[in-house]
Amino acid sequence: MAVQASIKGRGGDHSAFQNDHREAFQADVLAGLSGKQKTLPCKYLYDEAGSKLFEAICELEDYYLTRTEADIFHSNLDSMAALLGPSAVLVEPGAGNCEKAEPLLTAMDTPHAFYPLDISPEILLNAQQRIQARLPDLTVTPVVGDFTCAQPWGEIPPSSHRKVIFFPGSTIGNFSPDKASTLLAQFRSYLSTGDGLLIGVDLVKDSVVLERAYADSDHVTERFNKNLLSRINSELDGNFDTEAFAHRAFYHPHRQRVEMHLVSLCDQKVQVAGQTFDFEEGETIHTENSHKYTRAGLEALLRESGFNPTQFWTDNKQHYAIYYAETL
Ligand code: AVI
Repeated sequence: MAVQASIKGRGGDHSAFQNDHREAFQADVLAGLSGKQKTLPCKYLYDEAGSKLFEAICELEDYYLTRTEADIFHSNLDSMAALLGPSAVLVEPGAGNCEKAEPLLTAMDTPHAFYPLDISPEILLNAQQRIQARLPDLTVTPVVGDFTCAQPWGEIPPSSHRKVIFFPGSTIGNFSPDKASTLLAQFRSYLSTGDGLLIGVDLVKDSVVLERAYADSDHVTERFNKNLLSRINSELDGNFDTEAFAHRAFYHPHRQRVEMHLVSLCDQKVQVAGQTFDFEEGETIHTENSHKYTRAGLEALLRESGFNPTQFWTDNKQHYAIYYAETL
């Protein structure tokens, strides 16, 4: 089959998409900096520079998540593919370059179709061409859009084939438990009885290991966190002095999450999009939560969202888990 360079969703009207995106970015930043505890939504960490820094984080010795998940996939690919069954449709929200889906699709028994969902059309088109060159009989249809909204899901045509949502990378950890439940229930609503979810999740562990992963000795996570301030400077006419903020990441055992903050190193005023924000020395901007799960906690989350966890795989240190769950 010839390589098909088609794309669904918001890819066609890219400038309108970018305008909407800029307006939402400005509104979210101004609202986030106006609260008592200043916050910035973590989804804005991923502009082009931020996505490259995140790729660098994934290569770090201290950031065990990516490596551990890859090892679990590598050791169990055949049993995962067997569970997914023949002629399945794979849907990957937040697929990026689809590097995790590619070996899975290759191991699967004649997968029927693959729908990677992402906000970046360029990355999706590259991935589509690479995967279709390797698996010429598979139909790969990229869908551009934000997977937390209804729009990209509406682009996926109904199918009589079994559908499996593939959600690796512990992305679920960046949602609060309530929002994670809502998101999984939203995934459930796009599936039918007997369809499935293959999801990767970081597990609760020693706080030293967790904190090293988010405050790495190479300071890449610090650059990733501070890049958000640089992005605000360039896109929203801000004047953050990135040297006047420090990166801080710590594990909160009761909330079972690693919190990432930017700490103001002095009293200062910062302008963004014509508005002035006061910072006291030591005051923080909360930029990300990365929730960690126990097996029992994750299984409860899956059940309350309409899934029955039927299989799980982990590493020998039990640092990370991949679950397969069927729709209830
Ligand atoms: C994308 N997400 C799962 C990463 C995490 O571990 O929460 C984002 C990240 N933030 C700092 N380092 C990595």
